Amino acid sequence: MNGIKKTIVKFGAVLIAFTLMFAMFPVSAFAADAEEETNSVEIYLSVSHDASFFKTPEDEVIAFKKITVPYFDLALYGLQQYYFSSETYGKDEDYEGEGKPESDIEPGTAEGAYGKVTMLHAFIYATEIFYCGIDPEDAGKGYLKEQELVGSNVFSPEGSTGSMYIRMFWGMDENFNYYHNYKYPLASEGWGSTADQILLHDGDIVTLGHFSNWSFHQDPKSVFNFIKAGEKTVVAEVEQNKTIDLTVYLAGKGGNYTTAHTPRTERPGVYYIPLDDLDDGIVTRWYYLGDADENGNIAFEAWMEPGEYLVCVSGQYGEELTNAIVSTPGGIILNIKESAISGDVNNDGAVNIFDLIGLREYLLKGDTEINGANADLNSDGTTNIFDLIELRKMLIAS
Ligand SMILES: [Ca+2]
Ligand SMILES: [Ca+2]
Repeated sequence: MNGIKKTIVKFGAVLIAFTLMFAMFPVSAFAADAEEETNSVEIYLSVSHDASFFKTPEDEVIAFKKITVPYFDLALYGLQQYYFSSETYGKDEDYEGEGKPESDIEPGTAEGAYGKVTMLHAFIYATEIFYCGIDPEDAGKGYLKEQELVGSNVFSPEGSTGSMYIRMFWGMDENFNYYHNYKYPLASEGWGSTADQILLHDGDIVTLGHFSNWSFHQDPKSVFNFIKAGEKTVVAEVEQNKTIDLTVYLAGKGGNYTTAHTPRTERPGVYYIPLDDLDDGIVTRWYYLGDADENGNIAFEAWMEPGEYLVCVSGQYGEELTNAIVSTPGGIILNIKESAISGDVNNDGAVNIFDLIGLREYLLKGDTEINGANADLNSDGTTNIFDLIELRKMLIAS
């Protein structure tokens, strides 16, 4: 370090900056990572029972659980009749069998379903890793079948392709709903789709809410609560000590099986917990943030330490079923970032020539630790030569 300092004193910061900058140009800062084709999908999963997030026998609280669901063959579970076939289908008008009507969908094939990760895969995988507590590496390989748990009260799918019915899930009966990205899943207008025919995509959220009261779905205030920050509904970011505006919403019934998103106007209490400390599914036992206002809004300055938090409301009582919980706990992940000091690449609280050197080293060799937010001087979400140019300008001007 002494050698570097002496050099700077000798030649002056501006000259050095200029030289370093041009030395940079032959180096490509835009090399994209080679993308690998992987048959897995990263999603978020919440499971609840009445007002609380579900806590498994393995003490996992299933609130915004980020999981990477791999593709696997449903034949490992004896569930070939639920191979993926199509996201779009309708009611079988000619169905004359007993019981519930079926869907007019051709059963899928092993080849056609290959590589496609559905919500059914997510339910099976989550059951194995969260409810049964097996290692994620061993999940998706037939464990539930081997343990004779398919068809038990742990997980029992019934019915036909596109009209799959889950009789029991994690010890709970069939009195539940599941939504995909806070929407009632539809195969076509007026006809709901089921988990076996719902394809998942990175960043999706799957929510499953079980209720004790069998009329929950008839209440106008059912069924899934969630929180929006701007347009974000799953993960929002805010700089520490900056104001964040949140709105509590209900995802519930529109007409003809559509979903309506309406702000909660009953001033529900809003609570938060560091994601790392999540050990209680009862939201009202978390830290109290405040009540949403009559429009469902709550704003606060993110004073908490940088990190990931859950900000949620508890499940709520119904409008007609005033003594029954008819909506799920729900909220958003709030990622609180360290407040940025633009240009303080080495994160020592000051902006000077050492930040320029640090940024140059980082761009050339990549082995220097930098504060990414501070180093993104032009605020375009990446750190590259243009940020070095900005930093140089900043130092000259100062
Ligand atoms: Ca610095
Ligand atoms: Ca940048």
